Amino acid sequence: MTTKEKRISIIGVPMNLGADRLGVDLGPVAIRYAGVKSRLERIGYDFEDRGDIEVVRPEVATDGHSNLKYLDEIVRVNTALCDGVADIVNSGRFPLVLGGDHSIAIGTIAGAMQSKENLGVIWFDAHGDLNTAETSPSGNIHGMPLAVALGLGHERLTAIGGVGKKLNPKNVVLIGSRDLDPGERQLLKDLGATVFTMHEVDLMGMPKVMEEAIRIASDGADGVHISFDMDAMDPFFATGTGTRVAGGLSYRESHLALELIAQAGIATSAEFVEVNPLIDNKNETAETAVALMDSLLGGWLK
Ligand code: HAR
Ligand code: MN
Ligand code: MN
Ligand code: MN
Repeated sequence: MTTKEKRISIIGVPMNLGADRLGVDLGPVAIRYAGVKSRLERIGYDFEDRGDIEVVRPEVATDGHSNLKYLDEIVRVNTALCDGVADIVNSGRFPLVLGGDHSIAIGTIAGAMQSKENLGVIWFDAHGDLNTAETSPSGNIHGMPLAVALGLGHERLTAIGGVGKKLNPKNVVLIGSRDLDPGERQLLKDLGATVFTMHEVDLMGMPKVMEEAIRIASDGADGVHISFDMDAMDPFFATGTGTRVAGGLSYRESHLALELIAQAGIATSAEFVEVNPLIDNKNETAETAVALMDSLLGGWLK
């Protein structure tokens, strides 16, 4: 099931424990309010909303692990999300996950991998999300999901979806990076994953970046997951996100990237994360996320 076939299911994950910040838990409701259902129906999708995964509030969640804040609850939610995503794929539908902080990529990718031999990933983000408890400057698990998907990090996180179900770094591509921690830079070198930082986006232009990204992510893969952190965009275009970094993707660069993925027909699952309506301007960032979903799902292809 790729975006060329038109049946889609959304699942919301009102998670903020990975960011240790209120407001990003309201991302799924903000995206629904921004009209995801009508937008995707308008471009011809058979749309199903599977509701939200329940997440315990931080005020009552347990948090007993040094430099892995809220580990217990994040493991529980991502295990449920993994099952939810795998179930959507098994029913022949395209899973679209609404965040929530980026720690939910642990469950989304684990779920998407259940039916794949070799899943590629294109990761749009200002950050690397490649920390482990040992390298994280914050202890926030939303800075760790790509490492976990590659099999690195706390064993309770890497066990989600099965220890053998891990990404091959040769099919992992990061785009928009501009705030990488020292441990993340080292890891990227050691792993050999492909990174198009903002420097490469500026130099090469988005068409060339995407030509290479699509080739690398899908080479020998039987599916490609698209993980879009709204902070990949320049804060001018995405105000409502918790860890803004200047100098990001423009509105048109972001759309073009997703349009080229749609044209290539490679995407088999997707998530849009880190929408925080509490620090936004009239829900504009959720509206932008919905417009980006339309591009990824081929609304412009006629
Ligand atoms: N790299 C920093 C950390 O690990 C910041 C992570 C920031 N947050 C995100 N992830 N939104 O993409 O804490
Ligand atoms: Mn515990
Ligand atoms: Mn992220
Ligand atoms: Mn980020």
